[in-house]
Amino acid sequence: MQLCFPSASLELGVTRVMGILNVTPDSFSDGGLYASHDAALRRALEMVEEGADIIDVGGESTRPGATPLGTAEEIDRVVPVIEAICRLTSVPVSVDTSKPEVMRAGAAAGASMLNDVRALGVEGAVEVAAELNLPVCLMHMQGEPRTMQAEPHYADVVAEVLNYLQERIAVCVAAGIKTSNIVIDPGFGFGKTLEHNLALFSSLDEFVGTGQPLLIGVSRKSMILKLLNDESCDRVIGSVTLALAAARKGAHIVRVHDVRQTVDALRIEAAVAGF
Ligand code: 8Y4
Repeated sequence: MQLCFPSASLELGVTRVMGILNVTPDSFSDGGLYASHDAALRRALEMVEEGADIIDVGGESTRPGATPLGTAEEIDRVVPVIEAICRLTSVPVSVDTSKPEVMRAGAAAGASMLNDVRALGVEGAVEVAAELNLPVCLMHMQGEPRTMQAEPHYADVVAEVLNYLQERIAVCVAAGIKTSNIVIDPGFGFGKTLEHNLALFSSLDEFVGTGQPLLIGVSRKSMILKLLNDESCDRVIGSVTLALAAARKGAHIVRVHDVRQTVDALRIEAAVAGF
């Protein structure tokens, strides 16, 4: 199994690391957008040194309770950073967005992949993704970021998330997106309680069974605090442990903040796997 980017392909026989790059203006300093771009580029280059296989660049916060961002603002945040990363490295960049205009602008700036927490559900997104002909990650979310953690409800979370992703795959394929370009993601923490997240985690084999590459994002999420019953715990150990557990269950890509630690853990795991 592999992902074909416009200028390279990524073998998914070992678990790959997608490094998270948030481009959100720092509310504590007033350095403006340039300072945010500069800090983001430096972190991107650091993640490349640390062994990231993909850099995921996002401008819209999708944390629980976050409010939406305008299209022009989102483009102003992510495009200069994508351009700079692509000018300075050959690592594939994904653009974390739900807006078709941002997908187009990101691809024009050099992005090789789309990462959409709304699974191309925004009007026009499926058509733009088909036209761009890039790998795309379809993620499941119940509700919208502002309210999704209010009272998530499922009769059967695993079946419902799998069905949703299968339906989105069908819509994408009908619009001309190649099956080989579709990555799926159950969307940990997106309209899910701890129990929902645990049920999904223990059923990752069913997602692997779809035959599509599986991306997992659990890095620093509240699931870790809840499992440790400690609001002030160091989230890195929990994040690396979950990334490793996901890899053992067959995840192809893990989306993480702590690239160096995750890459180290996965390398050690790969060296002893099968012994
Ligand atoms: C601390 C820091 C606590 C960050 C929570 C968070 C996913 C994703 C996000 C994911 C895919 C996040 C954009 C949420 N999560 N994309 N995006 N999968 N494909 N929260 O799980 O990192 S943002």
